[in-house]
Amino acid sequence: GHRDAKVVIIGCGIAGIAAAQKLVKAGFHHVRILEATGRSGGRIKTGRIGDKIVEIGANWIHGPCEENPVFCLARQYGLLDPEALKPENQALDVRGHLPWVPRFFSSSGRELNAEDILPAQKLFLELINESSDFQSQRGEPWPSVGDFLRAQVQQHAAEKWKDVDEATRSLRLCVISNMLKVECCVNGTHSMDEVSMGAFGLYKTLPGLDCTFPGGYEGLTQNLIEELPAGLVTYNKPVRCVNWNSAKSAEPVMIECDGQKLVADHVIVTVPLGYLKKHHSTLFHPPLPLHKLLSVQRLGFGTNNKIFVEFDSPWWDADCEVIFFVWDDEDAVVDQVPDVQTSWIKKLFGFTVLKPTERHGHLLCGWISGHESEYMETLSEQQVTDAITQLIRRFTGNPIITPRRILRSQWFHDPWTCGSYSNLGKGCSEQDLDNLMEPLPPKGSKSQPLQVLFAGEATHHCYFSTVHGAVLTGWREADRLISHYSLITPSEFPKS
Ligand code: 6YU
Repeated sequence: GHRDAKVVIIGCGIAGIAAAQKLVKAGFHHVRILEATGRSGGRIKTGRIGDKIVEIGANWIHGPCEENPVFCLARQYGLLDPEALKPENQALDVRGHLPWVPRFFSSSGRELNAEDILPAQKLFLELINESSDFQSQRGEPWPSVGDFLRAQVQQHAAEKWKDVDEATRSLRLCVISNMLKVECCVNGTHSMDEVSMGAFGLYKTLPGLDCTFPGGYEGLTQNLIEELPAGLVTYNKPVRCVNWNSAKSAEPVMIECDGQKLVADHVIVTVPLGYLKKHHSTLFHPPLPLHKLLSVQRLGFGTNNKIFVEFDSPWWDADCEVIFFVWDDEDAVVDQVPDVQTSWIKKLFGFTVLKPTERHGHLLCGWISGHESEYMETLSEQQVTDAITQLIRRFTGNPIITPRRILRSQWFHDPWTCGSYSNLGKGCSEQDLDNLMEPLPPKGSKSQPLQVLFAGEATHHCYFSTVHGAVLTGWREADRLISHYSLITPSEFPKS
């Protein structure tokens, strides 16, 4: 029966682990995971700076509430702070925007007043919510979220801020440029000009105030792995080619690794969309059907990196949770720098403060997305440290601030990820997500069904780019196989 079906899962990130967990529980006996690297977790990756824990990849549980599988698993494994478990915490709905205590500094070296910033913040938040509520329609006037935001901001400034003095109006527009860069990080995109207006609203947030894992996000993947049968995961085993529709063998799929061939009845592919974009032509034989290939190309996969910066003592106030750096030459409402090599650092929107201090010390996390972030990855640690030091000294006007050390992520140059997470690029629609998750061979084909299945963050309808989205896609593809075997007659089962 289904116990004998050979299932190979490619990738030991959370989606692959979730798929394996569900299949094993349902009684599948021949499940294995092939992982390219020497570790499990993929983009869930906990690291250290000195003796402090930091997240190199996923940071928060976005929307911790009963419907969020990551929250439920983390609670079950006892991985959360008591604060995060409070019902009040789960009920708060902030639509994905965090109610943090901010500080603003300008490139002229002074701290800005919150009151001066407020109208810009309010306007931006309204417009972002409007973009999310925007229903896709034929012939929509805005090709991208960036185009929409820029046009609306400029109109608003001309009409509503016309009596405001020139310097204040200019400052507000510079603040909006800063907020655009924040939005680029959230969306994992180079520029909001690349994000589809019509599809922006497909992403759904869950209620609950985002929380972190005090002992590290990897506690989640570790706990799940420990529940799987020993030896189910094979590490350092990159898959080079998935040969599907092979009529020769009883098992229709043949998987090539370096110097090894494996056969299977079903393969669940969970490699990141970035990897798929780069390697699809060699990863699948025969190649992906055209409609699927076009969706792989159309969907966006961008870079968002973190730069952790540690200090001997804080230069920010005790209540401060996020620090924004506003460039006073950016009143053109921009989220891209004029020259990547000389001004990449302008893309860094600022820092989040790691709390509580007892746990993290004096640690900030800088955020930078896009091509500027990809360029940053190629610089030496010393070059990045120098750029960060100069930046902080300039914005605070304090010439002696010196970081103790830094640690950054380099997701674009990670050969098994090729970026950070997916977004809906210009011209994308829900159909592209459908195409991406559609199993091979496509519907209507006469060959054996469900040879190649697709899971992973980028294949979720409304929670793409998140850990809970990835979990749900792993479970979805496991369920697809489980219901397949519960529907077919015994004579159709693969023979052992
Ligand atoms: C979340 C968060 N978070 C920050 C940063 C990053 C991501 N995410 P995996 O890649 O994990 O696994 C694939 C495996 O396959 C891997 O192990 C490979 O080695 C392996 N592999 C590849 N090729 C192979 C081959 N050939 N053979 C064998 N194996 C191979 N998510 O919930 N909270 O705070 C963040 C963040 C810097 C990089 C994040 C966050 C995304 C998650 O990390 C990610 O989705 C999952 O871990 C992916 O799991 P997986 O199994 O699919 O792949 C309006 C609107 C807005 C839309 N977006 C808003 C949402 C905000 C997104 N937030 C992200 C923010 C941060 C800060």
